[in-house]
Amino acid sequence: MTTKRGHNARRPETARLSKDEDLEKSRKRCDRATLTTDQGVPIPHTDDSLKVGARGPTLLEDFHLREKVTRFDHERIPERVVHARGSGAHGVFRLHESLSDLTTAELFCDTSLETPVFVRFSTVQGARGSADTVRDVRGFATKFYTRQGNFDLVGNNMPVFFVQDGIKFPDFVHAVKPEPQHEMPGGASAHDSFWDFCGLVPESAHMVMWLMSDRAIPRSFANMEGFGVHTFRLIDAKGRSHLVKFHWKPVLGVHSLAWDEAQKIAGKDADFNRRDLWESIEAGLFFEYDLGVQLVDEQTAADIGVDLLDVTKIVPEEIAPVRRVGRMTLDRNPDNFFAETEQVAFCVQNVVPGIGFTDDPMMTARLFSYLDTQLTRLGGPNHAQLPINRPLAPVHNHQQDGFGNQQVPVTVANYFPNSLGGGCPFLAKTGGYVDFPEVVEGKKTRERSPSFADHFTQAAMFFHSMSAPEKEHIVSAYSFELSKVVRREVRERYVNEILANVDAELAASVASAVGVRLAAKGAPTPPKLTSPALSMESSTKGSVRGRRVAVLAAPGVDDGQVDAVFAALSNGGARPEIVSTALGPVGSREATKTLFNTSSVLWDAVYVPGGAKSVEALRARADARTFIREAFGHAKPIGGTGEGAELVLAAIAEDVRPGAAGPEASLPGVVLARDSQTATFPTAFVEAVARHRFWSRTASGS
Ligand code: HDE
Repeated sequence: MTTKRGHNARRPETARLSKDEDLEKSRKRCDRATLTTDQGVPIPHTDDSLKVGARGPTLLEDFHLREKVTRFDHERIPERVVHARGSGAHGVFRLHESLSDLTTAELFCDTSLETPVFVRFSTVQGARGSADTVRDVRGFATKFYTRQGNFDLVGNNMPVFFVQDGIKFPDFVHAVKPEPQHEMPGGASAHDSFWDFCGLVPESAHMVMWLMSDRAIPRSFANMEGFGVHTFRLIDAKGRSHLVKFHWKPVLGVHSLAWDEAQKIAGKDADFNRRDLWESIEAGLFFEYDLGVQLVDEQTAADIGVDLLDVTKIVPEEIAPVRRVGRMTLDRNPDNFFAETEQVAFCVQNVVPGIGFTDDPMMTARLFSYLDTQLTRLGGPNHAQLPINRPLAPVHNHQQDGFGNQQVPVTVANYFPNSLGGGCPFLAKTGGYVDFPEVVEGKKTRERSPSFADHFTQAAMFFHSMSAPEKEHIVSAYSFELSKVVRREVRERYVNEILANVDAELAASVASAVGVRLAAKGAPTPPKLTSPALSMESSTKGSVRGRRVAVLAAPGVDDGQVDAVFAALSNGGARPEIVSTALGPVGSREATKTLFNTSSVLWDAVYVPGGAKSVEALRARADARTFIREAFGHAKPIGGTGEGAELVLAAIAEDVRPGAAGPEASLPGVVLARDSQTATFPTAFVEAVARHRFWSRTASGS
């Protein structure tokens, strides 16, 4: 519940095994506990079933065996039909700027409140065990436990969607999911049925453009924006409605992986984003996002050809600025994955007084779908009683019984109105949920509003708002994905019917990469609008917080150089670690990773310190040279001091673009200090790490 006492007061303490002290506490608690059946019967022996003699047949009478195995048989529940792969965290939302002139929702009015939240991030296409770093949309769903009940903001990391009407959602999902005949490919949209659907449904063009951009391969959940996507209403005390779009802005900025890197990570560490979330929180490097509200009005939107009920459109931030009004901090890992991250049930219908819906035809379908899916997934109508879903606001009503009911009602009156129960529960006299009394009129019809008809202007705007490297990455992504499409006509249709309507050069580049003929019709392409806020190029680049830096070193390393760089990185919240030829001591530190149990793609930057013996040992190893070279190819910051600088140059020599005057002059993000005493190196290296990537130095295709 929203509380003035602080959000940690909200949940009973449970055992968590991730930290040593918790492990200790949990062990102490266990010391006093006896193993029992589900009925509480003490069990003295659980290693052998009850048999006739030591080698005899097992007896059906063994209730402990039967209970244990039966419970095991039923441990799994159906995975989510979409967004099956997810990772969650607890946190708190603090409001900085009151919106009491716009809404009666207390969590957006009272700046002294701390509202507990639970967030689940997800991919869409893949199964529960699929890899984190696939090219896909990311879910960004937040449950706010407010004093007025739960508010679920079930958004994505992209502000638009593939289809305009919810009735198309099952078709879209069938098309993007693994193909029905062989259940392939898992976790990828690069296959015939997805591109077949998108080539035939032009309203998907804008969202597909986002999907082909680097937004679809985030470096970390901490580096993703979040969007409520739909237009919502804020309703003020006088009952007036204010149209709004919700945004989450990551405090550390929006950053992505390189595509080649993302594919390799999927093999090296399929839990890459999940692990990063878990380990960062354990290390006290909490994930933070500002909540932005973008107030929009129908006329302003109409002036730029946007219908606010159409989820394939955005209102550019340059036209309607995003006001940052509060901050969410994710600061606590779940105690138990299944009980919390898997059983959390987000429902778009969960709103609180002061927040309402619009007539968006996607929203209407979602209002039905989420509650419906939880009935099957969580075994019935009582899933709101599960600890992770239970509102912290008191719940009183006459809903009753059903599978999995946990409550023992004590009233004789389970209906309204009643006198036998003293009239309880009473209707809310003040502060109850009031629907916005929108006036609606019209004939019943199955048609699409003409105001939804322009499918290409904003797809083009997104493309033209990108920096040169971002555009290159988009061209590569379309080329990669469409090249995986077996049927030529599907590729050809997408290029000619969709891309040619967005941008002629984009269409031409992709056509030549995927071996299709560009029709000579010369489709009129939309005006070249731009919205600079869409590019990641201008995103926050001042912090190294959470960045993982591999320090390649072996015995004989120059400890002084390592100390200085560790200190500078750690001060900024980065996580340097020694990667060596073997685990064990390296100088005054310990190697926590080795060249054979980790890989360059799992790090944000590489530093090679000097020390003749150390560098000699590394130089002799192909995997050490590959480590540096791969980081260079993925546009990552690379540092080298003393002999380490020589090794860096040798490793990347073949990849330096020809024609450069001298390697160092032309290598952005490669920070070298030959003189090991150079005192300015740590600062210069930290600055490079804070920039995240140096895309300009990589050729297309990274
Ligand atoms: Fe969802 N969506 N969706 N969706 N969605 C689900 O609910 C659905 C849509 C989103 O971490 C399901 O509990 C329909 C848009 C997220 O648990 C299901 C339509 C957006 C999550 C469902 C949409 C989303 C879901 C599957 C079209 C961005 C994961 C399991 C009308 C604003 C939440 C579940 C979590 C999950 C239906 C479209 C976001 C089946 C019918 C647009 C982040 O109910």
